[in-house]
Amino acid sequence: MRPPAASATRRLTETEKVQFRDRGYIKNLPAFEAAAVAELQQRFDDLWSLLPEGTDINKVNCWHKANRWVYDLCATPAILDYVEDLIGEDMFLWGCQFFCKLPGGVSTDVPWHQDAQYWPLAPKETVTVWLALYDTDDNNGAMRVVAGSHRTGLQEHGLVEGDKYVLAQSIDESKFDAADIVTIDLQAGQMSLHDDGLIHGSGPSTSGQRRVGLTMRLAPTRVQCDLSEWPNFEAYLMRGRDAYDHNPQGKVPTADEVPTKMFPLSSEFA
Ligand SMILES: O=C(O)CCC(=O)C(=O)O
Repeated sequence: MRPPAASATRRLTETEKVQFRDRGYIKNLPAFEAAAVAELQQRFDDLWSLLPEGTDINKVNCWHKANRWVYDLCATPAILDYVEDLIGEDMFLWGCQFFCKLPGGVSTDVPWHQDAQYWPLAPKETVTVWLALYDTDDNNGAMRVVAGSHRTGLQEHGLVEGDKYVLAQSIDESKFDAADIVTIDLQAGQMSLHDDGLIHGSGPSTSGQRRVGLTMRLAPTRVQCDLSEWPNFEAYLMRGRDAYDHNPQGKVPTADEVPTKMFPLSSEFA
């Protein structure tokens, strides 16, 4: 089975590119229309049901290594067009994870953090796609970002403990101005893009409405991973060419399996 085709064929406007450079994010980019969204939602339910009993879907990643349908979704040309407009065509995919607020789910809160602070990647140029499978706003724990915070350098992160947190690290709110917080409200089928230095996080869904986003991490081929920190890191060239060849290449999945832990290797799957 192939993922649905995207509806959008447009590229980023100059205003959007400037906004990404200055504020570190772009939201409300069209990607999939209603019929396609229904298919994405159905497929999400199917994938979720394949996880072993008791697995928190927020705490497994690299779906693109395990599941051909997810891999193909990440390769959607309309999504890659937007990313190419920011980082150029020589790009690879290295991460893919659902961030969900589900009734009865365990982890709900994503503490304020900067991705680049704990990703052993250099240079720090990964762009994250956050594709909304359901409408998201303040009532169901939409992602929130601190606009412009990617330009203020990496902040000190403290450790947080508890099952309700998706991540174990957090930036104290005193480190930024609350007036700069922007909610990444999205309609199902829309996506946002954010810089890996941007402070972001999210709270629980207070309405009980499902919130599901699929993130895709894409980086220019010059980005290299420190394998002593992330030995299972693998790159999947999505466009252009890789003149650097300094990261291990992942194997494209041939079946529809599911990851059951963080950072599996592609060789663990068919
Ligand atoms: O979905 C969320 O609330 C947070 C997502 C996130 O932390 C990320 O994309 O890096």
